[in-house]
Amino acid sequence: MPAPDLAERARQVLRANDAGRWTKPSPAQYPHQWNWDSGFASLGWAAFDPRRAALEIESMLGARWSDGMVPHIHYDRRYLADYFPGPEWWPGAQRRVAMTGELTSGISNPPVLALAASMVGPRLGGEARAFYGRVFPALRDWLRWFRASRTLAGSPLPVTVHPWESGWDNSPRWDFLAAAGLKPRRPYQRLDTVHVGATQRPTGKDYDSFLALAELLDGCDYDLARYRERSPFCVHDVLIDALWHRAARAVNRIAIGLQESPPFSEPELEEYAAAFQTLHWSEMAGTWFDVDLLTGRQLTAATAAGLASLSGGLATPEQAERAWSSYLETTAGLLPVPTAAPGPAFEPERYWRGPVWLIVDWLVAEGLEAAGLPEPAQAVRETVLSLAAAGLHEYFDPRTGAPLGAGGFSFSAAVVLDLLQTKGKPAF
Ligand code: 2M8
Repeated sequence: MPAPDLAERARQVLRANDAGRWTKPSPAQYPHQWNWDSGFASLGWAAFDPRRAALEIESMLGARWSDGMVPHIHYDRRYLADYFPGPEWWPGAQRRVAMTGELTSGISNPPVLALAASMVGPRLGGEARAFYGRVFPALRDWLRWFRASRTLAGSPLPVTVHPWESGWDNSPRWDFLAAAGLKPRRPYQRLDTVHVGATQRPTGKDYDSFLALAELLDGCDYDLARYRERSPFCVHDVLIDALWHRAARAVNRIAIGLQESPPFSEPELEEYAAAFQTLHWSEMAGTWFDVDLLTGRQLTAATAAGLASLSGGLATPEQAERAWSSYLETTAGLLPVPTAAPGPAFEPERYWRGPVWLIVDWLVAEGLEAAGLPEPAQAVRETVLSLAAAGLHEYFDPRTGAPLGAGGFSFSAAVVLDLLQTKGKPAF
């Protein structure tokens, strides 16, 4: 499909999903504002309406908690009946919002939003400084929150407490959770299989675990130490950890442009980077893995999370080369980059268990480029554009490229728009 036609289709998706101050991820399936979705959506808006992109970021930050946390869902009161689970599953969250009346979930998301802010700013021309001035304090406080409220003694890396927080809900990365056999106390009725077939969605067992963890977190009043004592799910998520580093560097650049002192010192970032490598890198496998805090062991499911973590800008060229070529080998014959590699856990049509997600490809391409591998980065970007031509869906079958999941998907449209235009320079 010619680039101008694809760009126009992508713009139409964002316009159709525009809820005013934020963008719904998809018209029916996800009617609220999601944190990392808004980060990606802002990159798409930035390509043709930079002020709207800025609003996307600011509206998400408007849902922050008083301790700085930026939640993964910012509920839209108009659509509460259309999505499950609603804010009633996170009652403690509603007491913690910085702005009375906002409704949120009780967990966070990969900090793409901070990185996006540094990419949107340059598109705003003379309005960039004012935009950065408005978003800087909330972005800084959110990244500090990861360090203040989500670390345990002995490591500077944040702890992830829920598969929804990772954004990779039912990925084989989190299959160990099933063994705990969690069930929520309250009965519930899912709505996610109304618009998308159940074979493409998480299982009933997955939902039992997701909801039981939400109850557990709320019951612990979102206190990490208390939650850790009771929960089977406490991990160092390789992608969140990597993106925190990239986000912190982006926020430091924003601070410098505003003539403020950078909130994250060089020694702090270096210590963080060293901890990331020590904890997540596997010399044997040649990639980065998540770590289960309960056992202290790496979770070695063969997924694209390690490759996506290249986007944190922490890899040496040799590591990036190894991680890329070994994943290519294990996923030979499939379109790049399947979210999980063939094996017992691989399900090419089910959500985060194999399909290609354009946002993951975008992150992988960013990371390959940052690590000095522009050719594979370009190949991944071309895959994004050719898959998108088949429909701007939520995800794609890695065997055939068939579009799957919800249609008219905002973050898929957004990364396409970003790739079709010349990149903005970071921060000022
Ligand atoms: C999916 O997650 C939500 C729960 O947060 C759901 O399944 O209802 C994930 O793909 C997540 O990464 C994404 O941010 C969200 C909205 O697109 O949907």
